[in-house]
Amino acid sequence: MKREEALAIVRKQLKEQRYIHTLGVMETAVELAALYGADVQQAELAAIFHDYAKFRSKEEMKHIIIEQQMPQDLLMYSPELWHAPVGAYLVQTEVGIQDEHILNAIRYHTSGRPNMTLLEKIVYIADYIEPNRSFPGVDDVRALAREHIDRALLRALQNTIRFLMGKNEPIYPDTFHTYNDIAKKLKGVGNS
Ligand code: DGI
Ligand code: FE
Ligand code: FE
Repeated sequence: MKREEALAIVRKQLKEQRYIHTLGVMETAVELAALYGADVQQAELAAIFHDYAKFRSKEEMKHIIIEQQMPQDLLMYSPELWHAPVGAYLVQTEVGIQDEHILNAIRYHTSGRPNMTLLEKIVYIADYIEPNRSFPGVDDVRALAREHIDRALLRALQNTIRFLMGKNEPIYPDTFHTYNDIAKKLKGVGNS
C-alpha cells in the first residue's frame, strides 16, 4: 500500500491532533529505519497505522479483546493499552494489511514485549520521540535513539514506568517484561 492511500485511510479514523502525531511518528520511523537498516516501507506503514484504533469505544475494544481471544489480562489494566492489539486486528480486518511484522509493530507499540524485532523497537521509539512530543526526558531519548536503539528503548520504558508509578497507576506486566528483557541484554546477563 502506498503512503498517500494509507494516510487517507487513517485520517478518517483520527482527530486532527492525533493525525498530526501520526505524521510525526511516520517521519521518525522512516528516519530510524534508514539509520538502522530496517525495511523503510514496513516502518512507514506500521507508523501510519499504529494508532488506528485510538478512538474506538472501550466497549468495542473490550468486545474484540474477548472475541478474538487476545490476552485477557489486558482487561485488568488501563484501557489506554487496548488500542494497540485492537489496532493490529482492525488494520488486518478493515484495511487488509496482512504483513505480520507490521501488525506486530502495531500490536506491541504501547507495552512492548520481550524479544522485540527491530521494526517493533523503531515504531515504539518513534511513537515516543516524534517531533510533536514534549515531556521531561524526551530530548535524552531523541539523542539516544540515533546512537543506540536499545538504550533509547530502556530509557523510554524507565520514563514510562516511572511516570505511571508517579500517578499510582498499575503497570501492565509486559511493560516490565520488556524493560527487564532490554536491561538484561544491555548488561549481558546470561552470557557468562
Ligand atoms: O497512543 P499514544 O498516546 O501515542 O501512545 P501509547 O500507545 O504509548 O499509549 C500511551 C498510553 O498508554 C499512556 O497514557 C500510558 C499508557 N500506558 C503505557 N504503558 C502502560 C500504560 N498504562 C498502564 N496502565 N500500564 C502500562 O504498562
Ligand atoms: Fe498508541
Ligand atoms: Fe501514538
